[in-house]
Amino acid sequence: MVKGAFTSEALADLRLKLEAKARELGFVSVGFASAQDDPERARRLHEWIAAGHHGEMGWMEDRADVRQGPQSLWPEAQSVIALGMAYTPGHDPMALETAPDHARISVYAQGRDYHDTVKKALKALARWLVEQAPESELKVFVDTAPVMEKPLGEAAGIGWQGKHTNMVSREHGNWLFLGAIYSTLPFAPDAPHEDRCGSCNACQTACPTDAFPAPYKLDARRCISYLTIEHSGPIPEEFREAIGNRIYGCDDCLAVCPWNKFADAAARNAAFLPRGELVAPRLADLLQLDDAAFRTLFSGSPIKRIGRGRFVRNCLIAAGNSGQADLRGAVAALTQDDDPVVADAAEWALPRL
Ligand code: B12
Ligand code: SF4
Ligand code: SF4
Repeated sequence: MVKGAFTSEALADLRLKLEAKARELGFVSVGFASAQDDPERARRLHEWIAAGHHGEMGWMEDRADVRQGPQSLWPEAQSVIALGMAYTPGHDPMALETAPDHARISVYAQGRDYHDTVKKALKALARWLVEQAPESELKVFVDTAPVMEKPLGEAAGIGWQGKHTNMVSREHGNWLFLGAIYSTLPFAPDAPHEDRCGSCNACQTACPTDAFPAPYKLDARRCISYLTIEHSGPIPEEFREAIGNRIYGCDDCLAVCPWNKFADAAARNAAFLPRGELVAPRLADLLQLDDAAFRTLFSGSPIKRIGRGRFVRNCLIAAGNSGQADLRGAVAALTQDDDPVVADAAEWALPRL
């Protein structure tokens, strides 16, 4: 802990200035929590992993002992600064539900890669904080580090973890990317946000693959987001029809949340404005992508992370569900693809067209 350098009044003043700076850098939500580990949060993480709900995400299991709480990762941390950046859509995320010749890309992936945008803003905020308190230390995180961003956001009062397990904010619904800064400065914590789900169950019934074994619990192995992004081999047959035309991620449980009615697309960071060609891409075009064309189309997009093979695999599942006979030629060609996962998906899709 940084002792003596700051009086409580000076820390309170710094907190206010930090909030203002974070907003200037594009964050719409800012909150503070203690960095002490919470045993209940840790217990739930280990329970989730023990149940196998993380599927193939071995990195969740490998670093669970440090993911479980801030001080398990970094014992010197005193505070967590939880931050949210809005990506609120200006259009209905479910609009392409009944357009089988088109592919649905989840809202979060239609603009620039949030890892880059949020990380850049976090680093700028971190530099500013170190200038204000040179004797303090900090670490910044977005998504990929062993940090439980949602429960920390709830502890810091920026929203609550809804029954779909995502963070919901009263002002921005569930359309927030999260980031966190761990600091050695002992900032006063905010009060945790109370759960505002009440008797609502909309996200639980909206899920096409029945991925919630219970409210607040997700079995990632059944989630279309996991199946289309994280899962590397052939997609298990039992989920292929339910995937419909979702080729990258899924928004169904998010889109139905009633708290989104307070979210305003004007709060969205400009980096997350959808790229025109990713709002309603045609399956016929996507099935033609070779490696070079894939890289060019998805430069700067989070989609580039999954590589051409997994992406075309997803498009083939959507093609098989489309009933569009004019896709037969493209699908038949892909049965000969060098990537066996692509060829397997093409073999599945072809007789359905
Ligand atoms: C692994 C991961 C996934 C996995 C697993 C998702 C999951 N729910 O865990 C998969 C690939 C499926 C996934 C999908 C998505 N993800 Co993701 N993902 C992550 C990641 C890297 C880790 C999440 C994690 O720790 N999971 C482990 C489980 C155990 O944690 P948990 O969900 O928080 O579990 C808690 C609850 O279950 C709770 N709990 C358990 N029982 C009970 C009972 C009660 C009563 C209560 C109150 C709570 C409770 O306690 C557990 C631990 O405290 C985070 C980034 C990060 N580092 O945090 C992004 C993150 C969660 N993902 C994000 C997004 C945007 C998505 C998608 C919306 C993308 C999309 N459109 O396709 C979907 C949403 C799917 C869904 N319904 O969750 C955002 C969410 C932002 C937000 N507002 O919440 C994050 C925070 C990334 C970011 N930096 O912005 N993701
Ligand atoms: S993202 Fe889609 S598949 Fe995953 S839990 Fe939500 S509704 Fe179900
Ligand atoms: S849809 Fe309803 S139950 Fe699900 S997170 Fe939103 S308010 Fe909670």
